[in-house]
Amino acid sequence: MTTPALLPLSGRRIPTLSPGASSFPHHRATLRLSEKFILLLILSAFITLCFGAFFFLPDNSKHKRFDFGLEDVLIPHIESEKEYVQSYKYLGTIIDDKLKFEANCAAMMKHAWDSYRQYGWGHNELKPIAKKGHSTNIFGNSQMGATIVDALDTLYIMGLHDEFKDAQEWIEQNLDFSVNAEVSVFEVNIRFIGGLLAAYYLSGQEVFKVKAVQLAEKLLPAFNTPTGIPWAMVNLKSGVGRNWGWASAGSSILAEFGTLHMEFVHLTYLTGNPAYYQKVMHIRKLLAKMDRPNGLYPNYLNPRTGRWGQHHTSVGGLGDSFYEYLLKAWLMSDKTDTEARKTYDDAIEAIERHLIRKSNGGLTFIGEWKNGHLERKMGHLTCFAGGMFALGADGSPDDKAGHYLQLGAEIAHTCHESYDRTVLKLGPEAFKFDSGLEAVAVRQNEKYYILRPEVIETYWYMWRFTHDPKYRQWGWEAVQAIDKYCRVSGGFSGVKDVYSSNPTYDDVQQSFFLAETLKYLYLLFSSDELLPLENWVFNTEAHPLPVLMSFILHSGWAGVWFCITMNQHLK
Ligand code: DMJ
Repeated sequence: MTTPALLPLSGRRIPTLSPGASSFPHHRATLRLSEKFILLLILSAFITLCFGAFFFLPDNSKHKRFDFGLEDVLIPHIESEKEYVQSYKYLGTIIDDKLKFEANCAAMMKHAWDSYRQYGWGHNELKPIAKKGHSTNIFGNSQMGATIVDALDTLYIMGLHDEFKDAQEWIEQNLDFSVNAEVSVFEVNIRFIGGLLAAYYLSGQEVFKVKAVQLAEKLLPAFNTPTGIPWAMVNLKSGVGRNWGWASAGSSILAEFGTLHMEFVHLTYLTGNPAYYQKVMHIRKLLAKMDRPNGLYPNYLNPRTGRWGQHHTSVGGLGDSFYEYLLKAWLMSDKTDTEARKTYDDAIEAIERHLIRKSNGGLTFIGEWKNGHLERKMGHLTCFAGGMFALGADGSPDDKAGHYLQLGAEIAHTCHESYDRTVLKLGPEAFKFDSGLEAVAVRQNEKYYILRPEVIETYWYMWRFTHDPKYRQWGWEAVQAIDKYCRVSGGFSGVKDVYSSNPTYDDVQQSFFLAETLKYLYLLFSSDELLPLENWVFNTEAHPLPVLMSFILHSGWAGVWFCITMNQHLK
């Protein structure tokens, strides 16, 4: 098998910095004073660079990803035998079964993928009961193969080579963004741009980068608003943008315009075009200037007036990944973007003060803040925050690392309870902590499970930071429940009521099931060496992107050129 270069430099716009023949005519044996000066300048720049690299380059052993090829990524790296024995003994299984867990997740992925391949190929998603293609309004009326793009890196990581090649071929031949479709800027960014960039970084295949950049160009008109806060939706053909009618009088949504940073910074890095970086930094600057009621960020912001909409704050839907991307901007910059870290710390401090409570039964939950009132309800989406707190523990102010790791563990526990208190052992969409109720859904329309990843995401982060075997146990419970209740002959389907022993299906196989849920499960049972968190930061759709500052340093002139470009355009 060939080992693809992870980061081929061909195609990058790297300026030619070495003097060419024309600068040094052959008919003269000696150099002019000015030429000597230029030569000296280049030489001293080179020495400075080498000197800087010597001191600032991180420990090479941490950056295995730049050396490993396909095979290294794909062979499951087993942790120390002792740890392995411990965590799997906890599951009550024998050591001979040690590849069973990874294999099980990969087999689920294969069933999901094969079903989509057979019945929904090229459509955005799959209806596994009706056995046909499916789409929702976030993709407009397009047929852009969302599942193919979202699943790329999971296929790659799990070693499903043929499927990956098949997906790449479809993308090369069919993925076209010149379509008259009004799509969600946020969803297209996290699923398509994030998915394509991760596939590019993992496989080194240029096509993924090219497509990501083509798509990003199509999203840029969404930023043409009086404030620069992008519209929620944009027509890929006409470039006309607008907002959802239901969003606080035509507001833009915090979790949408606040979840572009990671992908856009990578786009600037890869293309040298500062526009992407400028767009997201403009959003950050604008938010920094605004007053925040009780230190909290409301979910809605009007892109015409620059004023907040309703004073609702959430760590679940409408708010969630805004906070996640502040932390990840810092991590992705190799912890140099301290402005992002400070903004994250301040936001979390206010959230802890106003939104996080303990129930009578001792369960820590994160409620929703609505005009000064705390609604004691937590969404499945909010459960990702356990992982976020754990990920942000290291580097937290006042040496509160232990506190945040503990908070992450408490949220993981609460979310596990929300699964455990159901008949199907799958979590409801939202659950209450009110009138004697603890971690259970009350309203019929909150009892569904649509193959969401957030709880498993938190188990995985908690496992990585603590190696407490209970997280693998909980993950294994989820694997079994999904396989038992959501698996159908045509793929995997969401269920409408997790409290019913005879649930009906919603007949949708969400693309994030392949991008996130199955990936996090697989990683939960793999070694920490597979996509180490010091080197990779996962976007909100679980697409891994490399840490950038160390990455820049490893990229020689491309990195230097990036820094120069940044400085010229941003300072
Ligand atoms: C995913 O598309 C992303 O995780 C997003 O941030 C919100 N949640 C869905 C899956 O539940």
